[in-house]
Amino acid sequence: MLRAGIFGMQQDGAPEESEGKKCAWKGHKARMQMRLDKREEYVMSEWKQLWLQYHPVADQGFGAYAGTVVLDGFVNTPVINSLKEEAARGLKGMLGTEPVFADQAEGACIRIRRVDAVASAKAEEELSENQKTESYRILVTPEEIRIEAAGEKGALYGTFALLRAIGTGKALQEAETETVPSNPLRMLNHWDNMTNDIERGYSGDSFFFKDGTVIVDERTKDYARLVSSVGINAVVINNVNVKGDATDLITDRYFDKLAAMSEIFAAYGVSLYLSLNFASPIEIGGLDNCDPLNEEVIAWWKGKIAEVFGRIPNFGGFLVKADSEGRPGPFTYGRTQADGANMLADLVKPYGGTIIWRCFVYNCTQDWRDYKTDRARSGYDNFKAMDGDYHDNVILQIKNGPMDFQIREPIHPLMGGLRKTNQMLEVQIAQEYTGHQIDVCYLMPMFKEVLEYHTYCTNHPEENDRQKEGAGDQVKDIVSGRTFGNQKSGMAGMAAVANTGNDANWTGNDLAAANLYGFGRLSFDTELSSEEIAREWAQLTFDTDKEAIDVIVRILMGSRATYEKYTSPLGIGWMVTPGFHYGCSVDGYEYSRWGTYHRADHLGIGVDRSSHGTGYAQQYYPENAEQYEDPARCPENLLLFFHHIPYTWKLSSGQSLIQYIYDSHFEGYEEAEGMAKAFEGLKGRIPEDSFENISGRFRLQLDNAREWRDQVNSYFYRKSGIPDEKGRPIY
Ligand code: GCW
Repeated sequence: MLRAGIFGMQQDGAPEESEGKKCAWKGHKARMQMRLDKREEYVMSEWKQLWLQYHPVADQGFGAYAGTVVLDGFVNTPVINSLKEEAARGLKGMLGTEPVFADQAEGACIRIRRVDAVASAKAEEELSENQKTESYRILVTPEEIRIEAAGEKGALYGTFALLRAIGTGKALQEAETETVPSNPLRMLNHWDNMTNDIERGYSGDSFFFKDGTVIVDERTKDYARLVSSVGINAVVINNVNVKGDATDLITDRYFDKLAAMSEIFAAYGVSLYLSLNFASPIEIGGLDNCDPLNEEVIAWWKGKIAEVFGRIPNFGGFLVKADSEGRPGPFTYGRTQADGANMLADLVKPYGGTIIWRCFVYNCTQDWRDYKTDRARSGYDNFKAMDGDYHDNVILQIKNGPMDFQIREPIHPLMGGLRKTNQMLEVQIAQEYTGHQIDVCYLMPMFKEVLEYHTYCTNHPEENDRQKEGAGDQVKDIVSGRTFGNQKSGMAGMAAVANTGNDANWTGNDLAAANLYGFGRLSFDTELSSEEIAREWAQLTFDTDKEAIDVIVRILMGSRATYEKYTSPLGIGWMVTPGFHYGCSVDGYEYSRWGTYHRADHLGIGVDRSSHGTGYAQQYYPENAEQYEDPARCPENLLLFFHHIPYTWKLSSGQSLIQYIYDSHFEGYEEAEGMAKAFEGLKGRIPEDSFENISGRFRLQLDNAREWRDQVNSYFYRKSGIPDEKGRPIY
């Protein structure tokens, strides 16, 4: 019996399967069964410490200071205790020293010192309270390594930063830094169900829930350590599709366990949030409606929210998926999204709570014959008009693209399109469409593209919008709250759909932990490069030589481009096995209700989203819209997202479109082979269990890449009748 979690079907479930699909599916199941067997071994063993294993390193001079840790201005709170425990663990593991904690030191020491502020007074004017107390400075003098912070979380993050510097072999002076978190909120969204499985989870079952109970154990603490070590400060533990027992998470049935979990999180600076079922008044309140403007409903929520904040310490608020993919919401009662969000926001406000409201609202019952309706338009169409109508403790959470976490999408036009509403970014490190943590796909290069994208919003001020003087127009400026002034209130940041599960290695493929590590580090410091994050992660994870680290970094850095080559082309996603989203099915979604079409015919492929087509391109500010509007100026890697292009179209490389399809799929497979071969060279240079885990997945990835190459190439050869110039095997 295969575990539902692995074959978790999207709400739509796979459409009736043809014979061909059935045999592809059977083959796939066999491969996945092998993986499941592998997993049993994993789940039985102790879980790994990942980048916190603190393996021994050559001392670059830190040892001389590590004998004594002085707490100067900090008292023994839960967070400071976590700091002390982590410092002791790290210094012992890496340098073999067992630090004494004291109020003063004779000789050299590590001094954790409370200061009034780390950032300049001017910078502090724009920072949230959180960011001020989460900032840290590290100074190195002959007498001491000084970690300075204005708050205990800054001291904790500074300690993790010092341990990272030691673990990555930095020289003493290189440990010096002054770091202010780029984002107020740095959040993980876990789509964990209380039925043990994880929606879009590829790393085992939930470690938060088991058979309808909440798990609080040693792994809860190691989870808090791991996420805190990379600066995550908020976590939603349950699936946004709130169903079954999960609706009860806001009832007395779970408060004690959630309070215990929240305290463990708080000791690492992490706030607990819950995904909320908008229909709770009906499902557990005994009311016959959940209309956000109905007095009875409001009264019920008022009482319920008082209970939740009263019973769960350090509780941050709620994440809400409403009116989306069959979930209940305000639209049911003719109300607006703002009516729903604001009702809840007003009720959590007295407790300092936040409502994070997702913009993933679209028509998921589309007629594939309809060339005008466009799923990509829906976020903007549903939320732009209400800009400024949301209360100040509501944050709209917006996916990086208008569709759904594909390997490449344009940036969501609500980013910067909203000018008077708190907004934050949602990305996915769960590899739902990017390889299920079987195929390696390091996503920080994609997230850097998203964060650095120019929206040109600052060129187009509107009536009483909240644009700050001299603000930046890039996504990183917007989601941090710097552009539209919501940074100070802390109502801004980044969230990632998590890729974890109860596998011993937490992320299915050992290499996928680079995405968990990377999201934390990048959301804390959006100026970090993908490569330095990858290298840091590899050095802390693998106790091995520099060449081996270089191989791992090269594999990670090339993996997104490789995966895109064999699963796209040029902004076309969705050619995945329906519902499951792993493995190739070029027409799987082409006649479905999900609005995810490629519109390939015998002459060309792509969706016309210009003003002559669905008009989606016009949702951007003119500087971007006019590029997307014109196939000759459209960024080529999104050409087929915005236009229906003939196979004979000449790309800037000189290749025809059809030749590019063939070349990119042959290259994609060859690059995947190259990664797997390069990795084989690491045998004996990284721990055996890790080597086995990763090379086993490379074998599956090569199967997958080969299927994609041959199915996509054969599909488009049969459609277009145009042969491959290089005469390679196409079927
Ligand atoms: O990515 C899609 C997934 C659904 C998910 C939904 C969402 C949690 O296929 O599994 O539901 O989007 O983001 O809400």
